[in-house]
Amino acid sequence: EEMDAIKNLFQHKSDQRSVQNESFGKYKNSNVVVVQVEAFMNFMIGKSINGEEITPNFNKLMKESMYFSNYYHQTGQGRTSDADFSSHSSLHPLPSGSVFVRYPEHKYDMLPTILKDHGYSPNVFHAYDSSFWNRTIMYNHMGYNRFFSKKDYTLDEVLGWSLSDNSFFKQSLNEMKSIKQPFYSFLITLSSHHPYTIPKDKQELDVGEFSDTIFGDYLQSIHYVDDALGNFTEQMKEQGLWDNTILVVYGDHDNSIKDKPYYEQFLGKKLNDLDMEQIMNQVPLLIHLPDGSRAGEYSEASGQLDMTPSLLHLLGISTDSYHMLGNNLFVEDDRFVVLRSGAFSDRKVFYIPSPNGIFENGSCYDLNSRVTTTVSSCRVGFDQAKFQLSSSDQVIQYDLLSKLNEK
Ligand code: GP9
Repeated sequence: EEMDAIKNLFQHKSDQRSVQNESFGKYKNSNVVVVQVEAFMNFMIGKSINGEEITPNFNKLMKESMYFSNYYHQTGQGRTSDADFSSHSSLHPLPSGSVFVRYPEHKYDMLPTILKDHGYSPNVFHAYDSSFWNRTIMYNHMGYNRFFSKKDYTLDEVLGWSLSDNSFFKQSLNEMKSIKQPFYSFLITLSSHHPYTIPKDKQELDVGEFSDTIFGDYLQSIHYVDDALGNFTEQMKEQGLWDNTILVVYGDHDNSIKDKPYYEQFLGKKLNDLDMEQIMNQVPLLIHLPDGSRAGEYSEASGQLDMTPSLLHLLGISTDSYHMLGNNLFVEDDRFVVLRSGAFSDRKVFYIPSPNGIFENGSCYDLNSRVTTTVSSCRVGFDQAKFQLSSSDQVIQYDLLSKLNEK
């Protein structure tokens, strides 16, 4: 019975996604480059400090891209590895630990494997120790042809934990020259990792009142990554990749800086619990299509589980036979986005769970008025979110996808 209920959930999600509209297959056989940016949050996108934009290159790119302004990271304790897992499998990460470490060899329907089955060359690039987050084993299982890790890069400019993002992007693109097209390239940046201290000569932003604070250092490091991103897109153009590649850029998770006064000072307004919850859980998602079409802001709720089904839609690969819980961002629908904490959002409400998990002790916010409404307005969503999370957990823990396939 439990297996049937889980099967029905996957079927329901698949039915919701499978509208074959004019964008289905529109970019068939395009290269796909996905950049997962370390601690890249949404609250500072488009914002300036002392008259200077924090992310000028991202802002410029936004003008010719689809920008999802209510995109949630859905990570748990597995942080960067969870963002990677959810974005590629369209399943939730676990309530404790990292799937990469705990269950790397179980069966999942993963984007790199699916694309490989459709003639793509999938490769992953991250200039850090290959064993971190158990990546060597997990990436092998995800179907990548090769994992370019720290040992494959020349450490010509070290910044923070490892190679600078500028050099990382440059060397990764050089490697891509010899990869057979169409390719899927997944790049994970690192320079904006906690505690966000970058060398004085790389600090180009005047963070004013935030000088000598971790929040100021964070803005500074994001400004640096943005510069690297700008150089990366220029190099993509020089290498002739711009017009035949879908470029996706998203943030992996929050910056672990939870002190509300920083955000109130930066944004110049008082923030309530809903504001803070959204600030800490939203990361930007940008999709640049090869012809630059569909540019604009998309404010419907969405999240990391939605990336794989949406990319497959653009490439004309149906998700009907895959087990995925995410939405299709290219289908108009009332999207339901569940966070690992049990928080969820749709078009109308945002539910913040209480630490004891009791439904009535949580807060249900009306997204129009942005104040709490009667908690019963969130009852249906709460039950759905709980079932979705526990189904995903069971699939991962008991390797249910191999069993569902056998059946
Ligand atoms: C290191 C990088 C950091 O390889 O992925 O991961 P995080 O500490 O942010 O989870």
